Amino acid sequence: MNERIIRRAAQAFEYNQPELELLTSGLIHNTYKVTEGDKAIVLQQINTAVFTEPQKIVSNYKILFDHLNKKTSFRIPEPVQTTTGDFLYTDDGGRIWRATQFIPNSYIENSNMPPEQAYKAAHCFGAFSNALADLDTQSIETVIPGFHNLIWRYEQFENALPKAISERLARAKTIIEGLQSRKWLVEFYNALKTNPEFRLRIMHHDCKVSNILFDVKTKNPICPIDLDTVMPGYFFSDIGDLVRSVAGNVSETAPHVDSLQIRKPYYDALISGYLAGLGNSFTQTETQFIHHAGLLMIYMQCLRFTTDYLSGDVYYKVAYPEQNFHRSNNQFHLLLRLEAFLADRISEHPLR
Ligand code: GN1
Ligand code: MG
Repeated sequence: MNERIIRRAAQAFEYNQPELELLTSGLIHNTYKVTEGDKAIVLQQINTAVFTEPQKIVSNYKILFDHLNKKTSFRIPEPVQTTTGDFLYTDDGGRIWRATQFIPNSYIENSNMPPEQAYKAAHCFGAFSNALADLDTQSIETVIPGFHNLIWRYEQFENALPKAISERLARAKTIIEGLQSRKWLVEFYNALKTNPEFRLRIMHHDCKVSNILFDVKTKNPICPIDLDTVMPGYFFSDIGDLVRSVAGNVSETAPHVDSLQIRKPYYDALISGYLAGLGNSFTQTETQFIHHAGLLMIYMQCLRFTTDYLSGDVYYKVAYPEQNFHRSNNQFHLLLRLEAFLADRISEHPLR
């Protein structure tokens, strides 16, 4: 993006002569670190094709910020106001921006961290779910309707097939058939939605390990970040995304998957860390089905990447033409490996 546009947005948050740094890890927003003297913020241009009601992002954030600061040891980054006292800034081109304080001496782990760090990350997200267990699900607005609704994600995938770019349809054939033959996961989701043992809860909905800030000195988590998708959902979303982003030995961005495998010490650390962080907040049934979480989330992510590939890359940012195919293929192989890894733990279950 044009630097002048970013500088104008920074100015709206009272950073007049800042240094700018592009932060590249997210697939949705444009994110910058903005520094001036000894103060810094994270400035984001909100992707309004994905978040069509940005006002909901900032009003939810305020509720979460107040709730977490009052009741827990989490110190999530404080939202920053514009010079006119708003939490959103709209520029001349209609782009919408918001900012939060940059937390100093923090860093982000990658999937090559040791298993002890995976345990801490999962514990942090578990404690986050626990901290939100007493927040009324009605108090947080649904920012993206149907976000982790697997029935809807499957429908989007099916609807993309007849309209797909034909070379892409051919290239993704194995993946498409693999997704179709695993429709039991959609049925599992459908069944859990109507079973009172699975509660509607406020979940983070983007628990990639890169969405936790760690402390440079102690190597302990400071807080989860990227709270835009915190909204009502079900038990599988957060631990499922952790499994998705940590249990494999290569990251979701890796185009080559021949050596992909599930790392047992990491998988076990994630499950035990998450359950420890949760305390008693899951029902017995939710805990019993914990190993389904990774399968559901990887399957859903594979549906989403495949749908976007077939539709011509309309949702996820791509750096090169076949990137969504590589993402989809990566998730598909991760799913195959996790199925094999879990074969003896999930072969029989009443919801299937
Ligand atoms: C997107 O926030 P970001 O860009 O890291 C996506 C998630 C996906 C993820 C895959 C709003 O996350 O649902 O799991 O990419 N967020 C949205 O890496 O669609
Ligand atoms: Mg996100």
